[in-house]
Amino acid sequence: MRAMPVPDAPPAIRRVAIEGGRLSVAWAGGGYAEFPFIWLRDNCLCPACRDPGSGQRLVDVLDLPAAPAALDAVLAEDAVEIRWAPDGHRSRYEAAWLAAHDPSPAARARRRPAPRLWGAEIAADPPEADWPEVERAPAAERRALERLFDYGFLLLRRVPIESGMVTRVGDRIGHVRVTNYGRHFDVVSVPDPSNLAYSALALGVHTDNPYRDPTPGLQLLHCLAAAAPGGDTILVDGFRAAEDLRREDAAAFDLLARLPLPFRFADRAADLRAESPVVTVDVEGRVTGVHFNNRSAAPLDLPAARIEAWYAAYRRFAALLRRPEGELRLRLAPGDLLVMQNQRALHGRTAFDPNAGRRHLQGCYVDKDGVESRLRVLARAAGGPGR
Ligand code: NM2
Ligand code: OGA
Ligand code: ZN
Ligand code: ZN
Repeated sequence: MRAMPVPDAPPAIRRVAIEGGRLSVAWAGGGYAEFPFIWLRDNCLCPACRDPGSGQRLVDVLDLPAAPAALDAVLAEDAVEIRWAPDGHRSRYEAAWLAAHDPSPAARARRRPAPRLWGAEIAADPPEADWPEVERAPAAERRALERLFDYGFLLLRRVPIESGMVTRVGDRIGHVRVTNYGRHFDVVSVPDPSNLAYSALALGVHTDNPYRDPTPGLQLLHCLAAAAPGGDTILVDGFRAAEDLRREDAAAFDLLARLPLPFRFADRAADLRAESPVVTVDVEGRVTGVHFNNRSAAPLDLPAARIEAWYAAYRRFAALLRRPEGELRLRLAPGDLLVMQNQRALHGRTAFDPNAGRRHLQGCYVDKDGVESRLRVLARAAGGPGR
């Protein structure tokens, strides 16, 4: 997700104390943090505990004292120095590092990425970037990737209208994932298609490949031709729809978040199956993703007693995804390349007439972790937070 917000001045420490097996820190700017000893000892950054070159941990958790105790903790400039019992080991923790890992609820809440939820109202100002500039200037690339993770999609303009550019872009911002559809795939209308994407039919908004595990994190679609009437793009913020569902019908949200829906894609060469809740949440209940693809939903595999309630919840969510105020409608022109966070920005298209003009998109999948990593590296190079 988005790089951590960086405070302007590194937080200073007013006072430290040892209290109840924890290091207690009073921040100069107000507020307290408590760091348990076992956590501090395990995260000692000294060259005996961490390989100075790689920064990787050298010490096994079982070789630490089960209940380390601090002999003393002193404030030394911008750092806290601790001497440990029983072995006399010494650790030093920078104030900025402690602040970046402050386990208090308020600090943890500040570190959470806050996605910018959107709907039709962003039509006049969607997140976009100029590809030649992104390619040339790291600051422009960083801004573009930040917007991608804030909104869950990004419209790249002026990408050369050439076959294979979609994977060039994919490999530039991350790593292209090869699938049964190839390194890239051509979205064109063909007779007797193996996937309705390769027809001229309208496609309701969906996330791609929920029948694959892991589901691709990002999808890229590059427009090479858009001469056919129709074929307009529809984008919907799945995170916003999920939050709307939680607010409007918490029980329905809960069913979709807890019960798995099987998905399947089969053609002559493949039989892919995976299951996932329609809405995935993390341990704190925050929405982490949406898996929604009507074409590829397989028969729900639940006890009969749960099926009706699940369908009621599913229909409720499907209706939220169709609300006009949630739909961003746009028309891709040749040279436009849409990057989507696949488990967040649902996409669809209107039907088109392949006999009245050519329509050709080229697509590929990219793992999300590599792009997030690239964004952090760009932020680090620009003086942002490191490891
Ligand atoms: N294509 C375009 O996930 C899906 O089945 C959507 C994917 C065939 C790679 C279409
Ligand atoms: C797809 C898809 C959208 C389009 O290929 O997965 O959703 O505009 N295509 O053709
Ligand atoms: Zn150490
Ligand atoms: Zn799709």
